Amino acid sequence: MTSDCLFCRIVAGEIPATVVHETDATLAFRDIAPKAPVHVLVVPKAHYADVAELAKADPALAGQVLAAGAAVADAEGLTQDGFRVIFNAGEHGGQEVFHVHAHVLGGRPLGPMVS
Ligand code: D5M
Repeated sequence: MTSDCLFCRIVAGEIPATVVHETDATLAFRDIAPKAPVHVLVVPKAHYADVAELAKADPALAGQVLAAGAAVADAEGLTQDGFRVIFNAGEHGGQEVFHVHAHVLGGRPLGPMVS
């Protein structure tokens, strides 16, 4: 828990979020500014700044984040038509919150990857 981290505070229950999926190690909640009909963020409960740091420190936990994302996609009815999972990392990746999170997006055609 990092007290000045927004997503650590959501994990701790200090800031409200619409939680859609939870495991011992992960939490999934709806993005506050959705870019698609379904836009859910999946975080590890433990604090890692970005996907590179997570994958290096705890690859098994990185896999659990991906598995949770797939479970969310299934629960949200996205698996038949398809969906997208994105990790933004660092300044050029457009990352704004430095607690690693997977974006699970779907519910409409998403088109080619954005630039
Ligand atoms: O994405 C950070 C994402 O976090 C962005 O899509 C908005 C979302 N966000 C910011 N604050 C909240 C709260 N309080 N609840 C839910 N979602 C939130 P990034 O990949 O870092 O650019």
